[in-house]
Amino acid sequence: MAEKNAADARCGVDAGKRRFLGGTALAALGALIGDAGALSGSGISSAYAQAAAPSAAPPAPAPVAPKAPQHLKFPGKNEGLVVLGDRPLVAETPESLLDDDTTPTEKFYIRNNGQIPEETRDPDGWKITIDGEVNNKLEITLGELKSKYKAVTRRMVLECGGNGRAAFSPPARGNQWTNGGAGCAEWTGVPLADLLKTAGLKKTAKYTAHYSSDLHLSGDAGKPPLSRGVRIEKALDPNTLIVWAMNGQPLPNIHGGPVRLVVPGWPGSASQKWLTRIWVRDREHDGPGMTEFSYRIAIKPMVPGDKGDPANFRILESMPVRSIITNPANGAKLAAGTRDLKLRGASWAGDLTVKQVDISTDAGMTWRQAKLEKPKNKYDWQRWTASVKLPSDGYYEVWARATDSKGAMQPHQAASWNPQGYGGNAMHRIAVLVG
Ligand SMILES: Nc1nc2c(c(=O)[nH]1)N[C@H]1C(S)=C(S)[C@@H](COP(=O)(O)O)O[C@H]1N2
Ligand SMILES: [Mo]
Repeated sequence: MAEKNAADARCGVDAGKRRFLGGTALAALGALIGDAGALSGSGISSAYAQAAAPSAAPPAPAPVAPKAPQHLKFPGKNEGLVVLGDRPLVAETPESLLDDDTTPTEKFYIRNNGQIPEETRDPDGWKITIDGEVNNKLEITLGELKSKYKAVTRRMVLECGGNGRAAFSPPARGNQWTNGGAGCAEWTGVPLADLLKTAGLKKTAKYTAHYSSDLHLSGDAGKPPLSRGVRIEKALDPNTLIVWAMNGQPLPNIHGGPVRLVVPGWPGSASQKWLTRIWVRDREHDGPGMTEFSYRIAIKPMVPGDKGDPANFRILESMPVRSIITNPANGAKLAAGTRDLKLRGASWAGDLTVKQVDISTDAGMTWRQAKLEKPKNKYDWQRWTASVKLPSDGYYEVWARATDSKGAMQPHQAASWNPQGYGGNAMHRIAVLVG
């Protein structure tokens, strides 16, 4: 027992027993006998608990009761998606639903900051304006964009800046994403650079500012729910696209159709949906989502839970390295006698690539290298497979960690705490029960 506690302390389990895997794993037994507190949304063993006690769970007392995951009901979307918020609508994809090489649109996560606009009846008539620090202000319809420019298709990861936030302790503000604020789809469109070339960038062009037609939750038309931008270098990257198709189909309204930006490798919030305007600015953009603690991380590490000083923050650009186990699912029950555990997953690393993925079934004492695929194109995720030996029947936790091309590896727990919880890339862990 003393040994166990020492291990827990090393992993910082004491700080947040209910939130952290070590705590919830042990608590799973408690959950079997009706401790609803163990069934946190990201709780690793909740699957067993729910399966084992379908009707025994007592009505937990409000307001501390953790809610059972609420599944998404939305036309064209998979009901396995988990709603993190309904106003605005935000839903994540459980890791086990990210098992396809290309994420089907029905399984792609949803993130809105404001109201979802009504679907346009005239997609090709949709207008986009490019103005500001350009020689020729450009007004172009989607129809013209499709006919005048050369389209490209690339499989690229889109990932919410807050992905992994649920692992922060103490909890950070915002949607409690586990690892499901990400997906990898085939995007078809035109490099933004080609349009910026037509418009002719002035020497003073430093930053973009993205605008769209979605309304603020308040309904105030003068108040964009979100308007972010990127350094002009990123806007000129040939992989930064204005897209109108997702997985070979017209971009669905919920994903920003008829036309959106895809700025791969950087927080998803830079990938403006329902794009109407790109204002090229001579300075860093300061729209909603650009300032104070939004999509920013601490320059000097701060004390977890502190208020934070905005002067100590910088804009989050490339997302950190991450790996997910997509099969088996957390909570899988495997046949007695299973000794070879086959695993599948995905990994990606913002602007970088992933050079290695490792798997442990003994809480990190020993690791085995996974077989890692190459990306199809830049910003594609890298699928991996692994086979690990299990010495006996019983309860196992499987950990996956990825290392990026510069040598940075995922930490055991979300590090570099910040008030809104960005950059949380703790290793993904699942529990499996053999026999
Ligand atoms: N116009 C507009 N674009 C937006 C948003 C938004 O609220 N409004 N949310 C952003 C955020 S935070 C993310 S993570 C992605 C999510 O894209 P998806 O809903 O297609 O998955 O869209 C981005 N683009
Ligand atoms: Mo996001």
